Amino acid sequence: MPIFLIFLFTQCETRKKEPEFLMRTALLVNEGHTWYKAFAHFAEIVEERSKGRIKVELYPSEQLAKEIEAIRLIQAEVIDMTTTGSTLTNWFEVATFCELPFLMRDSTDMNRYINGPVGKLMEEEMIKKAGLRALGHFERGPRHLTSNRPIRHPDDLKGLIIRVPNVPAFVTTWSALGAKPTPMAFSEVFTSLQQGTIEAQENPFAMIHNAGFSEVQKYLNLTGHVISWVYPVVGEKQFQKLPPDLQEIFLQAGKEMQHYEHRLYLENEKNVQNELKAEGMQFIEVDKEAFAKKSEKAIYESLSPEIQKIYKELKKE
Ligand code: CS2
Repeated sequence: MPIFLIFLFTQCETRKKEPEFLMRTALLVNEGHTWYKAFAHFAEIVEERSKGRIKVELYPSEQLAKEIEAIRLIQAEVIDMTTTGSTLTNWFEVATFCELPFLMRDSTDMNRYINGPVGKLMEEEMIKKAGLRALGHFERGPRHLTSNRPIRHPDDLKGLIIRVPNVPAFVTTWSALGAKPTPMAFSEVFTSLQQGTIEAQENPFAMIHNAGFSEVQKYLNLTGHVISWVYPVVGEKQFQKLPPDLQEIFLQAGKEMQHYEHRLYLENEKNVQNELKAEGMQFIEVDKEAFAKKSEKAIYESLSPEIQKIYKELKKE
């Protein structure tokens, strides 16, 4: 074979095939977080099993879009995937149960909700009202309050400017507790704490650590006010455009991503508190009961009658 033909042949062989389906994924967290690592695992599986027909591109730290914007961009088919949960309350109310303060007690409750009628309803509404398909779920640790003055009791919150996600129940809760909640995208929190435009924020240990909040917050007040989960999601329109064999690969990889993330999550939970302490955060025990008591009524009253009914049933279980 003439040498130039051999050259051409090897060039064609080595040139990477263009993927048929590009899945652009907006992530809230940075590369160190278990959600990012789980999506990287998902990307690998999907690319390998589809033989390069699907490519999943990951954009950490909300650099592609902030959570609310990411959902809108997925609906418009500009991007394709993200993680979301209670923020979906802006589209349908039952999503509030993903992250309703003082409702779930532990991971057992959480799994009962996710796998029971509430979770089923949520996944249906997600497709119908938000055009998103859940590919699994990621369990999270309890959310705690961080600040630069110790908070032991709701009375200590007076006037405290606290960042909350763009989720109505969080605004209701922290207003009832006496603080000044300010909804804000996650990627703006670090700088806002640094500049003092907000004084506090609340998130699970993993997120506090991942975002480096120990650099700008001294106290980790163990409020444990919410236990929650999020869904890794893909746009329903985008999913429906995949041929059946690729849809199957996608769904199977979604399940594997969930299990992979869960292992990483459990592993991370073992060390993360010590890491935060080593970074200088001071852990504060709080009067949890007082927090729940002071806000429960306002939370309940902010729900529609239909959601109140589900809430009462869940509380009874
Ligand atoms: C995050 C989010 O922004 C945050 O603080 O912890 O994951 C939040 O829980 C979401 O908005 C859920 O949809």
